[in-house]
Amino acid sequence: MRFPNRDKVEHHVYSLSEAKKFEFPLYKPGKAEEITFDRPGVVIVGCSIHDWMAAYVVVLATPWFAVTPADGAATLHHLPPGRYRAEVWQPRLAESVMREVVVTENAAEPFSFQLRLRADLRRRAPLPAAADTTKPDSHG
Ligand SMILES: [Cu+2]
Repeated sequence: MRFPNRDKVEHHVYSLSEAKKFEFPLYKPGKAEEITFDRPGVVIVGCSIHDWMAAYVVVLATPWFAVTPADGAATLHHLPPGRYRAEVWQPRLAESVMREVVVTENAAEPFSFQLRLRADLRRRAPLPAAADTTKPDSHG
């Protein structure tokens, strides 16, 4: 995975996660380091300069996965018939959520998960400087 810094400021990108520990100290704009994630697991990526910044890399040992859009629905196509374990991951998931799914020659029965999420306690990014709204030309 490539980590291009397209910002105008430095970041100090790191992960202390069991699946991959790494650090890009004082990561300058225009830099683009690469990392190979070679162990399954969730890698939480943070920035020690901007502590509200977080990203999650979910490394899977399967080609069968989907990232859900806003409506939360996902479809996996071309799954060979068989028994599978479907599992959901979400950063605020309160407990592990999985179920067995049987795929026949034709399809699998649609199903849904009910997720119980923990409260979102992340710090928010500071609001943009209020000074910009006081400039005379900012209204037009
Ligand atoms: Cu940062």
